[in-house]
Amino acid sequence: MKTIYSDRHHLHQGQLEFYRGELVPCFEKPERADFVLQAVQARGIGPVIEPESFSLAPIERVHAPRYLRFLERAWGMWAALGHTRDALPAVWPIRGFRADVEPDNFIAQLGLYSFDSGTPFTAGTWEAARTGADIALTAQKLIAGGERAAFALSRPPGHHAGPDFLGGYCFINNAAVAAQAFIDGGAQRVAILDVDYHHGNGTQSIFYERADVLTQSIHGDPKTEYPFYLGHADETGQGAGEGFNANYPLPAGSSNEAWFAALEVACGRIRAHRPEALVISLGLDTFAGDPISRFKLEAPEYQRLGAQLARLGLPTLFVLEGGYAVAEIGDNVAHVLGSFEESLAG
Ligand code: 6XA
Ligand code: ZN
Repeated sequence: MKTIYSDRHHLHQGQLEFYRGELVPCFEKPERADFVLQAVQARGIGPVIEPESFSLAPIERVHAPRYLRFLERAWGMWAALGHTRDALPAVWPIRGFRADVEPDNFIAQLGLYSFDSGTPFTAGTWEAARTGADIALTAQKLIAGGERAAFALSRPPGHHAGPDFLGGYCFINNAAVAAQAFIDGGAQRVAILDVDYHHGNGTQSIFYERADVLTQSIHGDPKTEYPFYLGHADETGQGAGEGFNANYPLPAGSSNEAWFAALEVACGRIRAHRPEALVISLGLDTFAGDPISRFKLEAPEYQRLGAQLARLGLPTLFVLEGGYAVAEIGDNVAHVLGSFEESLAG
């Protein structure tokens, strides 16, 4: 399969984030994608190509225009105030406050469009995130054109970004943009499966009232794991979308057997949905050595995951999400994609 990649992800390089109440160096760093690129090339997964450029229109299909306009202008506003270091949100309109009126104050605007203080906004964030969406859209176009699979190798990640909010290191929801592009290209049904350690709250929110895009997420139980306030098993969709969202929260420290049991159920639901394309939010923070997560997957499990996804027999778009064991993230991606490809060939 082709990997779509641009070195413009280096433009997004946060310095510090709040992590569980403490200011620490960012976990989500450029080296992550560099290691993944190296591993994909070393493993011979397939050609690496540059993304095409798309307009904002396909991104506006899943994100509010006023939110995108804010992201586009944010660094300019912050810099005009004399700042040179990253902006971190510090105040939020929670229950009872008004979110319909956009304040003039920059930090108030940033808080309006975010849900945590762990997601620094930097000078190059917009351009990097925008390129990430181009990468996802290029992968989608390849698959719509008949390719069996493609890998969107982008950062920052996307699955926490909702219709009009950023958070969890995410700004534009690349998986959602790609899924929507399949629909807009004529697909009746699409499935998204999120295998990142963290619940894909943004993806869930974007499609929560829709029956055409099945969203599923296997993740650490939000009672103890980020993003804490969403991702429970009783969130099954709403209105027309009732029955088209499924969450598989597992306690931190869960066994690999428990994880694969959830995957089996999720795969059954994908088959039942009969999608024309599958989007995988591929987070590698399920790895036993991940510094901020507590599942136990390792090389054999990533190979098993790749093989199991191949058996679904669907056009499949992989998009990179989390994973912070930087030295191992490349090999872990290569295990999934390599075994996916071998299973197709076998
Ligand atoms: C708290 C941890 C954010 C986790 C981001 C992630 N700032 N999401 O990996 O998938
Ligand atoms: Zn994650």
